[in-house]
Amino acid sequence: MVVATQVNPIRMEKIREVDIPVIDLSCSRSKVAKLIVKACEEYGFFKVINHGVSHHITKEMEDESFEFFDKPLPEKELVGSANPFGYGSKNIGLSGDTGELEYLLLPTNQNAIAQTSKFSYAWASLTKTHKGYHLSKALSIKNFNNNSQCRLTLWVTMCVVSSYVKSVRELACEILELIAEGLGVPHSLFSHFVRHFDSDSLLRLNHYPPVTHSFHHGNIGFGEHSDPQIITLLRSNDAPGLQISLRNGLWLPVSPDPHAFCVNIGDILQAMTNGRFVSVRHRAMANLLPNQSRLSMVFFGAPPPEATIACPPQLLKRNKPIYKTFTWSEYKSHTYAHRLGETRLDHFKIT
Ligand code: GA4
Repeated sequence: MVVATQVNPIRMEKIREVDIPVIDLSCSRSKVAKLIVKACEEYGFFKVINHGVSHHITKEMEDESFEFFDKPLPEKELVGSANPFGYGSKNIGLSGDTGELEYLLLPTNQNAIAQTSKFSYAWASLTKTHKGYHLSKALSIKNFNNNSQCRLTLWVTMCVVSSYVKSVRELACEILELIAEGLGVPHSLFSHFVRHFDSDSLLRLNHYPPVTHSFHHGNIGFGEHSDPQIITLLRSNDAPGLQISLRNGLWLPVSPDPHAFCVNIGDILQAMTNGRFVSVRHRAMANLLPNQSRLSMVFFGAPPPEATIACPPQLLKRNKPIYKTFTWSEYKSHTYAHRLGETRLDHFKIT
């Protein structure tokens, strides 16, 4: 049974944490496919356990992330500001949204990284990483001399990022394939977008520092929004903060579980299922724990820019399409031109 309480962000200890469905991926495939579809219809959010992403890779990723965020601000800023990729502190997006967090936003597709000069040093050694990064090779790259300490840190981080992204991308595709099976549509209908070489998938590392001062942004770490992409996989450490919006207007706190991934469907999957799945609004409260940082590592599985988004006939059944056909690039431009809390899909509704 789900019970949600009215949120009192200051007194987190009073909030009763209840959970979204937890799905064990080691159960039988057909059972899991049905459970995931049910969770997508009822909540738009669920957790997966026994997901196959190695704890070692995740831990390495978490350690690298903390190491980065622990650096002094001027060093972190050398990475370049998040426009769209890089380091951001307090500011979210380009339209004036703010929150009590700092973050690193990274592209995951090979072209995007190679073209982004500030990540090119990192990229040079990333193509085939497995933990096999070659320090000497990195140090011989000419421009590595500038801000070398910071770049080296970023580079090592990126090596770990690469392994992590590979594993989480695979999990995202596996879940999308289970969804397709549960819906009775072709196996790779959704996952082929994320597997595509030009997929616009992202990795976001969010760091919510412990309370050391009074908040400027109303105790909000990351404000209310829906995710624009196809699917989101979030892994956080043991600190609470994530909340999802229920239809009755209440916020449901999601209990943290470092061994699980919290999965939610994004706007694109809402459009492709003609509204059968809802891309649920969620937010992260600022970290209210005095001695612990909250770190979330979020993979956003997205289509390539030119991909056409439309509900396939098998899912329309006898219903009329709710949304116009659009490309991911069109959707993304619209998204980035608006505020975080906008209901972006409304703009693409057939009136
Ligand atoms: C929300 C989901 C992802 O974090 C993100 C965010 C992006 C950004 O931080 O630059 C956006 C936000 C997100 C949606 C509306 C726009 C764009 C900030 C913002 C105000 C990386 C994404 O893809 O969309």
